[in-house]
Amino acid sequence: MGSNDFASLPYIGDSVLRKEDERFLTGAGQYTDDIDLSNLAQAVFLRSPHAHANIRSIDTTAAKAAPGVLAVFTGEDVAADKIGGLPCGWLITSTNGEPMKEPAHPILAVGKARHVGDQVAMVIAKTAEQAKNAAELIEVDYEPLAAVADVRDAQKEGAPAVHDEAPDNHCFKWVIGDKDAVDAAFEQAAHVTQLDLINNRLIPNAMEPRAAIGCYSRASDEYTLYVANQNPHVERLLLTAFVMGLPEHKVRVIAPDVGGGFGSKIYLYAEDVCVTWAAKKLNRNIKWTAERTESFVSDAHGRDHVTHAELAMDKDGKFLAFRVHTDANLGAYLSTFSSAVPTILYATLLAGQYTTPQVYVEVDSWFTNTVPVDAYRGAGRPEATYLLERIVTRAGWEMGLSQDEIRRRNFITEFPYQTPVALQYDTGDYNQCLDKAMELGEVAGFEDRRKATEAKGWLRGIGYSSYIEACGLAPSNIAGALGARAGLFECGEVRVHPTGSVTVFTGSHSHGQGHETTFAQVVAARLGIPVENVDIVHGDTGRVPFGMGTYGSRSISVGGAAIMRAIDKVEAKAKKIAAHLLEASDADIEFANGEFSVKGTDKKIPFAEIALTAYVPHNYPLETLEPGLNETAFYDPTNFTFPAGTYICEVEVSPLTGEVKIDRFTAVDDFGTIINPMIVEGQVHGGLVQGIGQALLENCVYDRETAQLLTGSFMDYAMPRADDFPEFRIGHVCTPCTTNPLGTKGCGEAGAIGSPPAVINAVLDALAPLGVKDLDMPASPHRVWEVIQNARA
Ligand code: MCN
Repeated sequence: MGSNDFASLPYIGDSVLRKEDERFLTGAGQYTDDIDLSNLAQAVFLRSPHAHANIRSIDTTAAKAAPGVLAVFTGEDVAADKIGGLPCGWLITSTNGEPMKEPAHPILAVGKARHVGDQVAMVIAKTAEQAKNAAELIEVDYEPLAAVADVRDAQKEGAPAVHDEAPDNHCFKWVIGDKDAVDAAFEQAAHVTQLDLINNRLIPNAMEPRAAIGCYSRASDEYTLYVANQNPHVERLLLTAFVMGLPEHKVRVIAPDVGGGFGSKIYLYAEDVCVTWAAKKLNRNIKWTAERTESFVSDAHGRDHVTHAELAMDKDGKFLAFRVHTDANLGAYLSTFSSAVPTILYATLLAGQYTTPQVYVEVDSWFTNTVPVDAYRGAGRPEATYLLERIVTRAGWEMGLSQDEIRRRNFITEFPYQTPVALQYDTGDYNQCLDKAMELGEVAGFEDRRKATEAKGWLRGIGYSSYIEACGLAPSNIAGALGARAGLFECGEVRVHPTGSVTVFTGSHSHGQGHETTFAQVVAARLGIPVENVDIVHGDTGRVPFGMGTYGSRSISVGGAAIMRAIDKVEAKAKKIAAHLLEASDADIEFANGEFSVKGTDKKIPFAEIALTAYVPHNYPLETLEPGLNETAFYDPTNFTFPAGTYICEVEVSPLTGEVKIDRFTAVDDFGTIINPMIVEGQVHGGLVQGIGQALLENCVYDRETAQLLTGSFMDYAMPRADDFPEFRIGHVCTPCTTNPLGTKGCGEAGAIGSPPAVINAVLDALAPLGVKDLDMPASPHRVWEVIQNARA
């Protein structure tokens, strides 16, 4: 079935209400912390208050004697049991010939603490209160060391070394593009636009903090780990093969309802290993639930790039070449996927929507005494878009071209399109997205609105961002060619029950995206059965055959495609059963609207009857067909999907206080075929809020001297709230993806990717009359006021 045929099926494009919402809205959700187990003990982690310190000794005597305490463990206890460190650098290798530095990441610190929040000891007690009180009795003799937090400081001569294995703090270099060709193009340029910028570090704040419960059964010698996680099978693989040295079948990982992840829950964290290991040691179920302030110093952070870029153009503003150098802050340890973020997911996107013939990107990554940095909604692609759309906008200003004109002159218009940085875009219509965004955003009336704003003593600006992202992670062939150590397929099992209802087991994981509804729509559409007759199971290695989980807006395009492939197998077998029952040949059987019919006749049989026949084989060709109707398929995409769009933001800025108000925000996206418009709109809203949050409010700040986290709570880390936003104007363009059977492109990260440059470009546009030329995120009132004062001075 082609993607166009698929798009015309019932349920596809319908805003079916979310099946999962009744349980969420009535408090019936089962999050990890809700799991009610007997024989339960609570774990609490003692964390380093120092950014960098030798641990001379740890005295746990008083803590062990405290009321309710069952055990206190340190790094030495863990090492004595041969529990390894966390896996690092799973996804990329250096491209300069030198191996990537992969220093150990112990699950409890041994000898040294390398960031504020590094876990130093685990206390297990009957209650969390008792464990907390006991943790305060642990005496750690620290020898504080000089520390480094900023990626620019980490590379200075004589900077404190975070790891002995990387004395200059350098972890890896990654390069893509043809340097000589780029240099030659710059020689020919009529104009070069330059930009230095910082992509600010963010702290993910999922509504549900991380949590884990380790369980062990002496009867079966099996472990169960309940964990707030986005990819249980990968968690199990890393836990067993890389850390604990256990056979995989001895561990079951269950990620039940998960209250948001945004990338921060795709890794195996130290706490997950600790509670699993301790469960066997104490023969108890061991629970840990993070407190909010603890999450600030223990969940992987996002972004944190410092970049210099240059864009070469001819006299008409046509892009000739783009040259980029980025320093990426990795934090204190190499987190599992962190090496893929500033490389495969960043550098390869720097052609954007443009025909720039040559692009050359160099990325250097560095260790610092900060929380490890890894994927956070968009992961690499927001950083690429922010850079590209800031410099394209500046180029337009410098060339005297309007923001839409500089883009139109350079848009790719023919597909498929091979970029100079590895990716091949299959479909898109960038002009249509731009036109539609300008229309929806009523750009024609902007100058009138600007005058009205100026009349009240404020300034108004408009900013554009035309983003593209690579979603549907990750085709094994392409990922492998780019240096990744593993590609990322997906698995789906379609179990048709005798009554014709269906349970689907998917390796994707839903932690807010509504898969129980949209995946059910896909199955119901494809099999011609009511959506109520389809249940989706995910998040349990004991029930789902295998899975690579959810990130990189991959679920519908890769997980959904695996399910489609399993349904193809179901259909093929069902046709054989139908052919037998209808006394026709297999080739003459057609399947549509939930019925099998014989071509050119009125002989037909409904899907449910086939299902019953498969399980109650009284009239069944048992010699040629097995009973049952249950198929599994694995799907490895041949390409990424390439959602793209244009966002336009209008802001009002107070020249007196630096306050920025978003007056209107228009987002036009191309997600290919849309399964559920309501859910997609929700995804766009959520992404926009995160992206605009980065642009205006959110900022993770470390003290540059001491590497202490200065924004360690919601008192100092500003999360966006509903009243920070206007009603969003949302529009869609549809060019179906050609490399998956649904025609879908991912939508889960677009808002966070496209919005930050639109906001900052708008603020800069507003401030242009005051002579302000540059501004880093977040555009907080203080920072905007400061750039205004600097420009005036
Ligand atoms: N969808 C659709 N039509 C399309 C594309 C998607 O109807 N053309 C639907 C899908 O079926 C799914 C939802 O939209 O129900 C998102 O799909 P997709 O784009 O495939 O993204 P994933 O399901 O893989 O979700 C991951 C993505 C990422 S990477 C982050 S980060 C993120 C996000 O989704 N984290 C989220 N959205 C989130 N939403 C919530 N509530 N919580 C998070 O942690």
